[in-house]
Amino acid sequence: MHHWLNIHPEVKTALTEGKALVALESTIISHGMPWPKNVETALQVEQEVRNQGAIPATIAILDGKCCVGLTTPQIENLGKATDAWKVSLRDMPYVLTNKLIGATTVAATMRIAHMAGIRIFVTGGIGGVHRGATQNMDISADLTTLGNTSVAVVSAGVKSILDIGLTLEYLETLGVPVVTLGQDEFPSFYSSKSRFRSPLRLDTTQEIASLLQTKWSIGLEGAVLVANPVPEALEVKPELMEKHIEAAIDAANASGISGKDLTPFLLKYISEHTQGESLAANIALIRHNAACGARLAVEFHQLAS
Ligand code: PSU
Ligand code: MN
Repeated sequence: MHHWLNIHPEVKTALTEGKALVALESTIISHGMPWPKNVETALQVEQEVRNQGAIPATIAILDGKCCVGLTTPQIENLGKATDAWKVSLRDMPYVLTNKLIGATTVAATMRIAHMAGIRIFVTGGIGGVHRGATQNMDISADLTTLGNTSVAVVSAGVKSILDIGLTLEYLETLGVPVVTLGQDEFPSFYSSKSRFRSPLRLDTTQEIASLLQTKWSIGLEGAVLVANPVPEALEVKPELMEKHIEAAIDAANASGISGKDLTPFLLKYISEHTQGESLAANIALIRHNAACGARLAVEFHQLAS
């Protein structure tokens, strides 16, 4: 398996010296935000991780290898590339074999992080069960991967472009603990509210670190989904978002967008139609998640060592 990994020297040293590490995805860079904000944000997120005393490892597939830890020029190339693949699990063998440029989704990033021995991963929002899934069967491979890959995922909850209720049901079926930090309600990315009660609540990252250790030490495979609610000052009004989400879904249906193109289409549409308000919140949120995930990594690490 290690034949397929290309681990950045700093990450390799951190792994051998037993330092806390945080994995970061790259689809958010290539398909989640426009250039140059995408590159700026990816670098700021890495800095947030360092500020808390952990080492960042942004993950992508380049030159036929699963790269764990990217250089700044590699992040810049990924942010500018117009031919980067959005790589979920099913795309990994093709993109590796053909040495294509691959930006990894939550699912693919989790698998690569796990191959490298990294247990904490930070993102903005995960994929889930799409609205209308009872008809279109559009359920992200992020969910099945959460069910079988032992990496903790820190996000700001689930964006309401998805069916949040069905996503929580699916995570229950897969046996994934869903823990919200510091409140009873599950957050929905731009909003700290979703009208769904969080299955679990813990008030400190230290308690979450203990939960991770317990889950994995009793032999339960799979993720823990940590929901880190957006701070009030950064919230975008749900009424405003809902209007744009419905318009985005209508536009996707009208132009026949489906499958892997759907999530990037919806994210782009919403960002463009909120005059960048959602993009600014998106950036602040991911940075907030990075700080939270890095603290969790440091605490999990102390428990494990
Ligand atoms: N949801 C977001 N922001 C994102 C994504 C999802 O709020 O950037 C990206 C992530 O990379 C996630 C992927 O893993 O989209 C899910 O795509 P799909 O729904 O096609 O599985
Ligand atoms: Mn899908």
